[in-house]
Amino acid sequence: MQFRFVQFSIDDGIARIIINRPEVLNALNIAAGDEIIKVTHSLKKERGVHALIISGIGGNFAAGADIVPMMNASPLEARELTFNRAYNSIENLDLPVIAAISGYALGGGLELALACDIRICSADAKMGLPEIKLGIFPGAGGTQRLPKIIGAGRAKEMIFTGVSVDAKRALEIGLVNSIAEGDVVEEAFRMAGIFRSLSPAALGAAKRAVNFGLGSDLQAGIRFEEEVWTGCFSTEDQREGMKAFSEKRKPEFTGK
Ligand code: CO8
Repeated sequence: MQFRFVQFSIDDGIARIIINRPEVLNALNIAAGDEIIKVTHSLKKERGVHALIISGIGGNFAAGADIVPMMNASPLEARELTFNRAYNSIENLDLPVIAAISGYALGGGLELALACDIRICSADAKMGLPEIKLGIFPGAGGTQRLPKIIGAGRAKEMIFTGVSVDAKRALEIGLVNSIAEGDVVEEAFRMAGIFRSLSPAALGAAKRAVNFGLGSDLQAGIRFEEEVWTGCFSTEDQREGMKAFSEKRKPEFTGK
């Protein structure tokens, strides 16, 4: 599948999106958002994909949404510019999504990473929500997802000041899961390799349960977990995983 602003590939069960607008530090435009939606639609039809890794070309993740088309937008036009459909489609994918962050991940760029399940960054990464300095505030899920990831106080500090954090601080506050010692994409592939050996059905179910709980009260979350968990016992993967345990061998999961 060929796109203009993102590169998409699937290799050996691992899918990749590479944001591809290096001339503007991968600032995301509407077309890039639409391409991300097309990718997620096609991934939903794929079998045998164990993880998706999102990164940027040329040493940066993404320096935000493209400011130029926003400059003279009316409220109605601004609504058209939103990336929510694209980012929701990433969040709702039934497989682990890893953001491999190098260089700048700002504004709508960081908000894309927030819609991923796991964030790994390189030592040179700079992450922030500078929208407040432009007279707006984060509008692609940032005010909703960031507090759930790093807590309300720290999220408000980042959103209200617009000040970016470096890799070390991002790790301290739980914005990223880890700082890669070497190449961040290689580190993401290492983690994706772990997912490759696990049950795609169980991973998808676990993701649905966690995501549901993030948007609901505890008891509703517990009930949802129970439904999804008991559903695991209708899968071949559950039978295979437990049979392999009793036979003291590695399971061979199919995602069925
Ligand atoms: N939009 C458009 N162009 C950009 C952006 C951007 N977000 N970021 C960088 N560029 C362009 C620059 O204009 C420049 O272009 P040119 O070479 O033609 O002058 C080129 O990329 C290289 O950038 P710089 O020369 O500025 O590089 P520096 O290394 O000096 O600075 C920075 C790097 C600090 C990242 C700087 O480019 C910067 O501050 N960029 C803007 C960061 C920002 O404010 N991001 C938030 C944007 S708003 C947003 O994301 C809203 C999200 C919510 C969307 C909801 C739907 C509307």
